[in-house]
Amino acid sequence: MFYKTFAYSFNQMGGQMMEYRQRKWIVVAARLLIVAITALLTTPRVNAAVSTQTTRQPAAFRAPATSQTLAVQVPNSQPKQGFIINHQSVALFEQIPDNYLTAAREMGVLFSDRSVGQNIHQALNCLTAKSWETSSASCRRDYYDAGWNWKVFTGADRSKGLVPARILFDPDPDKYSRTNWTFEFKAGSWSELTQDFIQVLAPAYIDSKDVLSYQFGYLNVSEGSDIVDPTTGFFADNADKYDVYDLEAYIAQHPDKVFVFWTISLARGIGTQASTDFNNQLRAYALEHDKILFDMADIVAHTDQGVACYDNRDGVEYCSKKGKCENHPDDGQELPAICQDYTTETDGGHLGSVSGAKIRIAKAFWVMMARVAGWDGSVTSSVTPSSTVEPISAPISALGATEIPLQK
Ligand SMILES: [Ca+2]
Ligand SMILES: [Ca+2]
Ligand SMILES: [Ca+2]
Repeated sequence: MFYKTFAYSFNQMGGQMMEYRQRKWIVVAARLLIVAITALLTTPRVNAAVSTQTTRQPAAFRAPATSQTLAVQVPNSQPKQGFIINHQSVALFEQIPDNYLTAAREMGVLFSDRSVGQNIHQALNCLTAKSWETSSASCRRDYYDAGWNWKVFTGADRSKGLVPARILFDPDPDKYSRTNWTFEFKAGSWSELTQDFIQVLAPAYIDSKDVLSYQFGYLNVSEGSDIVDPTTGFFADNADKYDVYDLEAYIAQHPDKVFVFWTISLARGIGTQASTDFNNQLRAYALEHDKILFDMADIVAHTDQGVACYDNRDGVEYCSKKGKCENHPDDGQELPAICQDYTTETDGGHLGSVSGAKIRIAKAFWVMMARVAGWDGSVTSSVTPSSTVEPISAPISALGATEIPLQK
C-alpha cells in the first residue's frame, strides 16, 4: 500500500515537472556547449592525453593544439541526462580525460552538509597536495592490522608497497584545484535544511555557481524519522513542510543550473530502516526523474573490494584503537551502513580517523563533476540502484576484523 501511494505521488509530480525538465535541458544543453567550447580552448589535444595516459607525464599534456585535432575533444553537447555516481564509479577517477578535469574545475560548485560534508571538503583538499607523502596526515591514515589499529602511512611505506590502495592518490594542486567548489556547513531537520537551501543557501550562490546541492545527514534518518512517511515525509506534498515538491519548484525556476541529489551518508549504527528506505526511494526518484545522484551511501556502504557493509547490530564486537568498544547484539537485520573500514567510530559515521572513504568520495566527486561537464566515458548511467541488485545474502564478513583488505 505504501509503495502504491508513493508511486502515485511520483506519477502526479512527474506530470507537473515534465514541462520544467524539457525547458531546463534545452538551456542546460546550451550551457554545456559553452563549457565544452571553454574546455576546448583552454586544454591541450585530447589525443595527446590519450596517447600518453600510461606514462602520465604532465609535460606531454602541454602539446600545442592543432586545428585538425580540435574536433575530437568537444565534450558531449547533447542534452544532459541524469546519472548515478556510486561505489562502482570511484575507479573511473584515473580515467577522467584532462579536458574534462579542466571543465570540471572551472565550474562553480556549492555543496552543503554537516560534519560529514566537512570531511568531504577536507578530502577534496587531499587531492590538491603537492605530493601524496606531503598531503595532510588525515589523508593517509588507515588500518594496518586485524585488530583495527591504524596509523599515518608515509612515503617510505609507499615505496615498500605497504600502503592500502584505497588511500593512494596522485594529487596535483593545479589539476585537482577545487577553488571554485564551495562547502557550506548546515544542520537541521530535513524540512529545515530544504527550506534553508531554497530560501537562503541556493539564492546566495545561484548567480556565482553552476552546480548546487545540499545533503541530509545521517542524524536525519535516525530510527523513527518521518522522512520516508508517505504522507508527512520528504517525498510527500506537505503543506507545512519543505519537501521535494518545494525543492523541485525552486529547481524549475533555475533551468540554467545543475542540481545534484545526494543519498544520506550512513553511520555504524545508522543503518536504520529509515536510512535504507530513504536512500532506496531517492535512487528510484533519481531514475524516474532523470536526476544526477551522488550515491554517497552506496560508496560508504561498500568496501574498496566491493563488499557490502551493514549495521553494527550484528553480534560482532568492535573496539577502536582508543579502546572504545561496541558489541550490540545481532538484531537479525542487515541494514546498509558505513563500513568499519571507513570510520574508527563505534556507532558514528565520520569519515575518519582512517582516510579510505574520504579519498574514495573525493575521487567519486571528481568523476561526477567530469560527467556534469559532459564526459561520457563511464557505464554508471545505466547502473541499477544497488537497492535492487544487492543480494540479501551478500557476505557481511567485511565487518570481521580478519577481513580487512590490506595491501602488504
Ligand atoms: Ca511543502
Ligand atoms: Ca557490532
Ligand atoms: Ca544488524
